[in-house]
Amino acid sequence: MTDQAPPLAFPADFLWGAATAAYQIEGAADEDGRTPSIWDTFSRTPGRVRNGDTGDIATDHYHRYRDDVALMAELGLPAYRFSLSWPRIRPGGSGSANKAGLDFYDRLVDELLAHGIAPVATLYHWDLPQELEDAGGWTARITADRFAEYAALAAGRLGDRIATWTTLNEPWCSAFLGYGSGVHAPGRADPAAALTAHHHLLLAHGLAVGALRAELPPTARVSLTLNLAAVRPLTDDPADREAARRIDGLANRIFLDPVFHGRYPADVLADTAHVTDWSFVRDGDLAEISRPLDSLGINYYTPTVVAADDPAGPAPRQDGHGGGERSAWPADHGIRFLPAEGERTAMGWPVDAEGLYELLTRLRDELPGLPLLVTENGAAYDDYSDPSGAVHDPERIAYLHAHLTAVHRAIAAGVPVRGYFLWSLLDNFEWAYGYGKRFGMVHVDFASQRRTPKDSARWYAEVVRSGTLRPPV
Ligand code: IFM
Repeated sequence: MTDQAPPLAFPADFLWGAATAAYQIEGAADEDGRTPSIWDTFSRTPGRVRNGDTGDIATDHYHRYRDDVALMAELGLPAYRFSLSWPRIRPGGSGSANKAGLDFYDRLVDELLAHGIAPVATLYHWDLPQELEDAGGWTARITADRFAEYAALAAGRLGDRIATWTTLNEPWCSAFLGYGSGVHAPGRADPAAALTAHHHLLLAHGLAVGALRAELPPTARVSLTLNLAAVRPLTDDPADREAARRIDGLANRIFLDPVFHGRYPADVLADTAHVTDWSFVRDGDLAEISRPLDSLGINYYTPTVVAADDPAGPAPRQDGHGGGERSAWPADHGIRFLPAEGERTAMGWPVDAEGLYELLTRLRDELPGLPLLVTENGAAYDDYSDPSGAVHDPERIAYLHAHLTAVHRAIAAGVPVRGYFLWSLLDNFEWAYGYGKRFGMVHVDFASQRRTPKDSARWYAEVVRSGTLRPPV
């Protein structure tokens, strides 16, 4: 007899996969007609990214995609979530499509399908063409129209083979880290700009849903991926609960209400009234933004714990997203962000799988029947290749086991979770942290570009193969 937990079986049709994003892995920044995105400009600006790292080469996936697909096949992955590069497909962000750029994704998709791997495409994972930023970026309404045009071009070429499309990945980061704290490209720090960008990102999403539906076969699925926050007040004190309400508004309801109910939350409008009058919202925008979706993608890493400011307490932490002089949140005066208790990853993010369960069950209650996908979940650790060439990462296996257990519990509690994508397939360019943070289940030696599956990759391959989660040995 052992006291080990019994194996947990996932539904037979559960979609297992791994995820990446174009700028984080492709490299080939100046090849075949691609023009710079805001991340090229930002990372080439001294002081913006640790160690001066850029995505110029990244994991060289643009040239090595065949080997990478073969590796995915060897690991038995049924699905692969990746993003399309806007400046590769439509250099400069407007005008005609770049045939060479589309050809790359054409070859990638065919290679995936030839190996029996379902492609799951995201249109925007943060690489806005620089020319559009020069014309105002996401603070300019026209950017939303340009995005919908790009969506139509991509779907027109690839829509016969990609069944699942996502418009935006984590628009919270694009708006609030890009235009609020400025720790992400384009590096602007202006709360009013962050809220304007937020609205135009949602408008871009809605317009793109319309453009995709017009191009894609009726069987295609269209989605949005949000990094919603599992927000917890530090204590039950009414002041801490009030802090949690405000951050829940700015992290969660500022997305869920417009996208699923066609309105902005009244309390968020009131909380941000000193920042903007929201006059950038025009008649008809919310109808566009709330076009029906086939599923919602959730990216989860760690919970968000908040408290009312205590002038005598420790210095306020801003948001766990790389610091910065300014807050990412347009209205967080008087709020402290605290780390949850317990073990941390190499990002300093507490390991807390309960937050994923909280988030999934909340969505079950608030959006009954809407299929959910965990489109990102994973952890960075200081992995290294030992003298035998192996990469042992027991902490990542423990993290994944805990979070998959939470997903299983959520399914058992009636949450329609249809799939899980591990972040990430490969170690890659971790934005403002450069190559110093390794999220991959496959180790990448950036000097030689050698790929080595970590122990977690073999462990995950067995979970996927068996559809069953067993306690790590
Ligand atoms: O690497 C990022 C990804 O691009 C978006 N979601 C969070 C990941 C880890 O920070």
